Amino acid sequence: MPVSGLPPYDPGNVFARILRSEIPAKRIYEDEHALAFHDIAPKAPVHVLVIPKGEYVSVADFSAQAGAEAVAGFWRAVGEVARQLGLEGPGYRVLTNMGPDGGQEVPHFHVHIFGGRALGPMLS
Ligand code: IU
Repeated sequence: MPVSGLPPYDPGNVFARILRSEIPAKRIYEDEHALAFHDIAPKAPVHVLVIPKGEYVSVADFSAQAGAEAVAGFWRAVGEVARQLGLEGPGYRVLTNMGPDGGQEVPHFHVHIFGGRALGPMLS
């Protein structure tokens, strides 16, 4: 059960289906811990999503319930994806939405990587 108070993990959510290759995605990176693919509706010149392979509803659940190896592996993947996209020099933004007030739409923990232009203030 999620520690976050969100509904239980739904194995039919769209990112679970992408992980199982039931629906397509523009995949750019995969390892034992994580999968990265281009967001279907990009909000920056570079807009990529990174998801863990484990079943976690939100960042709260991932942080509380994933093992140390899975947490480290996931965040290493985030850094590696940004590096491979050429974002390390100019910089980029990593963001996760959690729950209704956070605007989370897909109930499988994911982080957004935004880049490719100067992004300006955080909540503009
Ligand atoms: P959020 O953090 O849960 O609000 O973000 C979900 C993102 O998933 C959002 O940016 C969508 O454009 C994106 N997305 C996607 O890439 N592919 C899909 O099939 C669906 C949503 I549904």
